[in-house]
Amino acid sequence: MNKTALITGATSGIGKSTAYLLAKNGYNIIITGRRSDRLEQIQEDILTNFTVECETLCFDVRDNNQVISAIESLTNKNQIIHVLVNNAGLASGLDKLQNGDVDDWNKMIDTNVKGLLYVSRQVIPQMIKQGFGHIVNIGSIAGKEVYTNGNVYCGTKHMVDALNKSMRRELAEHGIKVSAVNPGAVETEFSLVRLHGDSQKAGKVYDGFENLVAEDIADAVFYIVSRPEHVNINDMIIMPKAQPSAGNVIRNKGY
Ligand code: NDP
Ligand code: 8X3
Repeated sequence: MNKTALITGATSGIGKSTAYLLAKNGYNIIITGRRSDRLEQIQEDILTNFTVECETLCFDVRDNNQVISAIESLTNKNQIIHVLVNNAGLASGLDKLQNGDVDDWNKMIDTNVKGLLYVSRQVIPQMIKQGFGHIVNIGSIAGKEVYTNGNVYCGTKHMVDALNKSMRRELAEHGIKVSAVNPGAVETEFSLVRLHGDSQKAGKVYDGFENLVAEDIADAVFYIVSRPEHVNINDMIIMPKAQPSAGNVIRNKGY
């Protein structure tokens, strides 16, 4: 029987690549996000290219009622979730705290922290009932260190780091594994979203060095979920060679 993976934020970037890689490796996939057109297109592509099932759930992780209905639609069908990838997230704005936009802060806190909590709150009881499951939280180097102008985004990812550790402690006795992947700079739609759609500025973020790509992180997620059952990878930090620490990129060296 194929295992099933639910990936939040699979319409783009890391979530999308993870969906494709897990499908390629025989997982049935449940992809989520707010952009239904993208979900449908990815679903069609996965169903065409891989012999797995692929379901879509279109919802906003910030809205707990939407999260409850979406996950209930699965439990009502006795859908078992083997793997939950808590990936949906974003940065919004890149300002010093004193210049910060409160709407940006709320967006990040509501998505990266509350959204992850809402989805986990609905999926975990089902995993406990099953007696197995694996949660992979996508954190960030911004959850391990901080950088100038990262303030609230870094705060939300530090919270993801804390939740990752809490979940692991609380869920081990139920046979559930909990892991995190914490990437440095990955070129996705992340910077476009952070810089409010300014594609010129967003492109410059990745100038002069070889950034990570979404496939690098998907590869790590697959590595984590494909270990033998008795092995858990607690935590991974993955950086570009040219980014030795958060907010510190070495440019124009040819790597
Ligand atoms: P993208 O912007 O490419 O993808 C973000 C995904 O999250 C999209 O599928 C988006 O779907 C989804 N999403 C955002 N907000 C919501 C919401 N309110 N409800 C549901 N889904 C939502 O960025 P990445 O792939 O780079 O980001 C994925 C994760 O990786 C994030 O948690 C990010 O913080 C983390 N990360 C990224 C790094 C990077 O450098 N790129 C580095 C470290 C961590 P839709 O818009 O359709 O809802
Ligand atoms: C994003 C990582 O280094 O681009 O989570 O800020 S970084």
